[in-house]
Amino acid sequence: MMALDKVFTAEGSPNIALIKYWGKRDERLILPCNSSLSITFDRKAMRTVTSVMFSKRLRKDIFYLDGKKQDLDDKDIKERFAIVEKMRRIAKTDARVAVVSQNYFPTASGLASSASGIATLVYVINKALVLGLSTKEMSIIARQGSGSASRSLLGGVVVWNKGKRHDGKDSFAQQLFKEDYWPELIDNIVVVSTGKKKVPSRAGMRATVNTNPLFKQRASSAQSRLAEIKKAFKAKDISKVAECTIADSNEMHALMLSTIPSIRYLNAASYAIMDAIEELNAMEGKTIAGYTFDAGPNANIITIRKYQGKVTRVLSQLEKRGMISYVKTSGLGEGPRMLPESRSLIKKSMLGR
Ligand code: 2P0
Repeated sequence: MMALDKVFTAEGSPNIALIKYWGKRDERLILPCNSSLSITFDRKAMRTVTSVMFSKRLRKDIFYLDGKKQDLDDKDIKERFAIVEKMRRIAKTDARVAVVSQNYFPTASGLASSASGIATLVYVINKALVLGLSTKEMSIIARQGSGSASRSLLGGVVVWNKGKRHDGKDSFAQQLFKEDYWPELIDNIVVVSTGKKKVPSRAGMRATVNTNPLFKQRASSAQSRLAEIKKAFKAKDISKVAECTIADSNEMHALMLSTIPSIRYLNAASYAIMDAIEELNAMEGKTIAGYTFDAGPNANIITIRKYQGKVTRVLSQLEKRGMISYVKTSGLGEGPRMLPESRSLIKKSMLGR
């Protein structure tokens, strides 16, 4: 039985794609043109905490994000919030919900806040409404809120299979390696800007698919690179992992650049980071670190523990030049988990009663 008027709280974390998702074959169901691969961040580095309470006493749904009440009539928020309605239908309830979500990292700065937020929301609602959904089923629902959210339901190294079906039932994320698979692996989350991004990913992807003739090549290129990086992870070969990561990030940003009108998320600091990492690899005579950028100027630099000192040195030089505001490190993290009731973020004043 679902518990009304009881608060459920969970935490989850974002993921960073090393093989990127950029372009949909179905916009309504959020089905991608190619499979993607990501690593889930450690909760110590970045996390989202989300509380939900379903109640018949609420007049309407309430949503607070990072302390601010959100307008559920806003088109973008409404589109994503539709997954709540979907889960309510599965539970056969019309109880309204209060959702309070807090990101412990900068929102809308290309740091995958929607992935973490939506994955955590689906996870906590599954518990609150006692739906008993499998991770696969939750991944399919989260995908329809935000493609990259499908991957944040799992920890470690994760692959979101694009699937072939028109109904999307075979398009969900699966764990490739558990979070304890490669303890030496380190991701440096390099924040150069906390400003809001210019073009939302959704609109950017649509423009790329619709206007860019180069996009035709993307699916086959991403699929073969995915096969290559999977092998590299299996062999724990950091050079190969880093080379695939760099190549895929650059391919995606080249596609963005050549979209009409051109989409450019990288800035001077991003290019300075690319230069510095490439210089480091050249000095070492092999690839010891790889960079990747999402829909924003912030970088993720992956390496392994024995090279971390060198990466840190390079990044602190950039910090001294004012190119970087801060760096956080993360290993492979776990998927979402429940928190005790005492961790509730819902305050009486938010419920408007
Ligand atoms: C990714 N990104 O694979 C890629 C790389 C950004 C660059 O997925 O339209 O918020 O909600 O499915 O998942 C960001 O886009 O887009 C994203 P929708 P989403 O992580």
